[in-house]
Amino acid sequence: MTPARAPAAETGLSTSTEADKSPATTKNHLANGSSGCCADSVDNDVELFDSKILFDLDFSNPASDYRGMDLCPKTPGKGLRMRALRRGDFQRGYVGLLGQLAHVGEVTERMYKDRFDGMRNCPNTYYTIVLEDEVHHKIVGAATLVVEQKFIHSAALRGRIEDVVVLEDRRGQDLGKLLMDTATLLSKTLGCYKVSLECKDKLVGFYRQFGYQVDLGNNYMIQRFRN
Ligand code: 16G
Repeated sequence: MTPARAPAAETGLSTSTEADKSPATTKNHLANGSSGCCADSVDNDVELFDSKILFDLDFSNPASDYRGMDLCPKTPGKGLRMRALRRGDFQRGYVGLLGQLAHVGEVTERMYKDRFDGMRNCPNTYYTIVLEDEVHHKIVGAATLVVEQKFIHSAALRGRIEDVVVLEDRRGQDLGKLLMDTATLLSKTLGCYKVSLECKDKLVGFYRQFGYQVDLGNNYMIQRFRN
């Protein structure tokens, strides 16, 4: 569903634990409510947001046709689990998976955890939803909803869907559809007045099925400062 711009460029697996012994990590342990020297395994289970919000979504009328399969956040498919991104998901290949969507560059486990902590410290903003292969303990799909707080539209919320990607060898199993339905429904449930995404020309048809349309009269403009 997503173009493989850096196929298999990264595995996302790290054997180094040095970074986790740094003072900064200790501080993060304490900030996350854990204590002592054995807290790292606990910290690895910390979620970016409470997964419960996904299971409470009303999936009685999803935009997608799952060809008769009854997929939803609670039952995402055999051997799969849908949940919020966790602090330990670097080890489960989340960053490597992103490499199948876009240029990732060097992202160490330390960098991943620092970014995760930064996002988690902005409550009600970052909702990275993942699908975990529970057999192989690997992240096989992900999508992020970012909720922006606005003054306009009566101090409204506005959603952006970012970084939607399914592992190359798990495509064609409707995982992207389930992720998109979930992220879109979540934005609506959280009260966003609109939700948007950017995508390549060839994916316009894919995203239309979830209710997205090209916004005639509006343009997506960027300045790119670096890769
Ligand atoms: C796609 C992604 C966007 C991501 C961008 C990276 C979706 C729906 N869109 O447009 O989230 O930021 O690719 O492209 O997943 P870039 O590396 O050219 O910035």
